[in-house]
Amino acid sequence: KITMASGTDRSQSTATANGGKVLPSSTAKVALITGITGQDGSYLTELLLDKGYEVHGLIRRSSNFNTQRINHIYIDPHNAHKARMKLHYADLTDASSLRRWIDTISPDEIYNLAAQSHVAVSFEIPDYTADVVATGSLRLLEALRSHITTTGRTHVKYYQAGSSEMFGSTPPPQSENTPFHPRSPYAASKCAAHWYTVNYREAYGIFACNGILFNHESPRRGENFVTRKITRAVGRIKIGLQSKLFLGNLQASRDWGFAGDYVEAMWLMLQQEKPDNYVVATEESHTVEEFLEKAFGYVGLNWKDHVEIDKKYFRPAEVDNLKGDSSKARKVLGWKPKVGFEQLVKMMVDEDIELAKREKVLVDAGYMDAQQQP
Ligand code: NDP
Ligand code: GDR
Repeated sequence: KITMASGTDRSQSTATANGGKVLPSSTAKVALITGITGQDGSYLTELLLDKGYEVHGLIRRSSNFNTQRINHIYIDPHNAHKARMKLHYADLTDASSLRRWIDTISPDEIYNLAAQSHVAVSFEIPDYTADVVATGSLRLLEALRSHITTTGRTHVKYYQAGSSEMFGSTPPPQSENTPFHPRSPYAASKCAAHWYTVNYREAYGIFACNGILFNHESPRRGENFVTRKITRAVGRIKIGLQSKLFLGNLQASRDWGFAGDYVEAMWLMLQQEKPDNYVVATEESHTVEEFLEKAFGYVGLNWKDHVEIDKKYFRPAEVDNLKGDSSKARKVLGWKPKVGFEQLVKMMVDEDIELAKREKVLVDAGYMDAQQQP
């Protein structure tokens, strides 16, 4: 039983409200999202709510609230009975919680977005990364298989958040037919999750799709991924809160798209007649240095005046060059990206300038240290 500590607790005690069942409010489709508090989880939730879904998200316990990215769509169930987004405590390392919530919620679609998703950090905590990313996906698939066996709900669909990191050192362009050569514990774990998903599709006939998504960014991107680290610094440097930015390898090339576009591809995969694997990419690649040039240049700054290289940001093994071939997704799903590289950089810088302005107010009023990044 999940108990509600206060009105600000984002989990819901819906499991207890109906004799252990969460009853869908209507005939709306029901989606279950792991990783709902992450960048993609927040955009996917908005997309599904717009389409009339009831959305259930699994959140993990944290000593600080971790729901900042979805607070704007959260409705406190004490005040509104019509809340269509519901949050529940679970963890990909806890098989029983996954099985219980699938049985309780009876979702039509499951999106597995949860992960320790930082490549560099996966070298520091490889065991945990594998537990969440690889075995966590297996736990979720097994919970689903078990749910289908006992309930006969064979129509439930599953999405696995695969990554271009799985291609690793295999040269571009990378498509669904390109061999994987992972270069980090994170990437190797994503390869395992990819093959678990294929296996559950082939062995048990589960409608399970692998999205192989290339890098996608947004103003909601975690602050220690390189794009957001750069745009946060641009905002703070422009407003006078910071002067230096420390980075690692500037020559790596990435195929960067907008997260809002990419969650649409996830949904489209689950609306097809047959489950399959799809590469999702812009088909354009840029180096970190090009991103720096665009982002600093946009606000009239020269990145060379501010960037310093710090060896600690180099990885034990690097992925040099990613550029996707997403022709299958474009043809079969009718998907294509709406936001291009330049527009993405500007969107992120614009938002981070506004954020830095708000920080400046707090600094000037003495509520925050200029060096302190919240
Ligand atoms: P984020 O890092 O922003 O979000 C990850 C989510 O997973 C968060 O909600 C996090 O919770 C949750 N999570 C982490 N560990 C656990 C756990 N043990 N149990 C339950 N939940 C957990 O990632 P993105 O939104 O950027 O990416 C979504 C998915 O897509 C990830 O699987 C990522 O690996 C994959 N991917 C991402 C790409 C990208 O460019 N963004 C490209 C290709 C694949 P909390 O908020 O509490 O930390
Ligand atoms: P990536 O994203 O590893 O591609 O994984 P990240 O933004 O972390 O790195 C991209 C490239 O930039 C280089 N780099 C730095 N990276 C970080 N984080 N910090 C730095 O200071 C820095 N300096 C240079 C990196 O070496 C790398 O080459 C992301 C994640 O979202 C994964 O979960 C996802 O699967 C892949 O994208 C596709």
